[in-house]
Amino acid sequence: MYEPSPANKFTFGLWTVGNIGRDPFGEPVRSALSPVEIVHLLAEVGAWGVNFHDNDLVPIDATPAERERIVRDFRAALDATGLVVPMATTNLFTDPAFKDGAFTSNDARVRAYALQKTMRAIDLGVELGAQTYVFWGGREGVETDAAKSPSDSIKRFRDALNFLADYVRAQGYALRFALEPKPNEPRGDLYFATVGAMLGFIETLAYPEMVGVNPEMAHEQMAGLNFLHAVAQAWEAGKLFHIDLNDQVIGRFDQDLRFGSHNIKSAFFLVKYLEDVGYDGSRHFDAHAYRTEDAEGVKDFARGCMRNYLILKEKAARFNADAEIQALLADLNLTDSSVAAYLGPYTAERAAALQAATFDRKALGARGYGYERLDQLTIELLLGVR
Ligand code: GCO
Ligand code: MN
Ligand code: MN
Repeated sequence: MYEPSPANKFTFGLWTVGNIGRDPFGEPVRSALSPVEIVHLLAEVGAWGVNFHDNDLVPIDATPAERERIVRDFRAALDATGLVVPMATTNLFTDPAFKDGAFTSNDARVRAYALQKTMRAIDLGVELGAQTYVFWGGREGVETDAAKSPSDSIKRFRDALNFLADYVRAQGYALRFALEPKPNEPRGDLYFATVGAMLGFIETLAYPEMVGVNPEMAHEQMAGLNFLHAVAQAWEAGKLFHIDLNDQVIGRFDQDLRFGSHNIKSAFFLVKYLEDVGYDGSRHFDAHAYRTEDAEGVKDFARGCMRNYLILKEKAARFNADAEIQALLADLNLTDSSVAAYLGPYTAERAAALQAATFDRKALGARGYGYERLDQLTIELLLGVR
């Protein structure tokens, strides 16, 4: 019943199930899997697609001949398993060259190198079928604002995205950009900290229609924000090009927990929203297994992400079919014939009618909304007693 199928569009990055468990305090605990091995692992657990940073697939110092061999082997694994590559991205954060950022580095040579690296990574992604290109500004930020003006950084980031959008157009690629915000980590503060900040920025670009967002659950939660509200704003603006699903305890380090493992209620309302509005893009799990896990534990992690999504999807269908819940919802939107004269687009008549109206403010304030009951029914549904 909770078995993943290609129609669910579940994807993982090479870097997620390939995570070797290194952290700032400890060495790797799992041996590295090759990209081909990861493709087979993902096929075994039932994923639909695999995404990658350029250097997850092709090492940063690979020769052109090595690149060709790696791409050939990877493509053969995709063909053998039926997995697709919906999204690709650039690693602009691991190499020491990027320690002061990539597109926003104070060193113009680094900014130029970052553009070159991204053009090559775009070529690689498109070659393997990617239609969405993610920009996560891993090191686009500062530890100290003495270093640079934030508005200069915004301009530099804009210049880079405009250059790369023109590159994509010049190549005739059918590729859309998805910008992924994060408030901090690995830098002390990252620019464009939230989905809302990215949505505002996109409208200042040369080709805003080519650019949307890739909201990540953990990133908004790190900032203490409501992820569903961020996703809804992106969706409503036609900008939900991709989504990174995982979990996170507010106020902690960047945990990248298995989807649905911590904030179950938030995950439920998110899944319900994506399913209700008919989001049809990838459900990408940007998370990794606990550092305690071995190779089997990594599969448990990956299966758990997908299974939790499908369980919550089924709970959402129950919520929508629950007569008592639906009756409560139907009662919520109170109206009466008198307000029809007041609500609607502005007209001089409406404004005049509203100015003249009398409202029973005390009666309005005395109403109970029944949200305790509604929320309790939701919780009982999630806890499996309903
Ligand atoms: C993080 C980010 C990354 C990006 C990835 C693709 O917090 O490390 O979420 O995992 O999603 O680099 O852009
Ligand atoms: Mn993240
Ligand atoms: Mn992410």
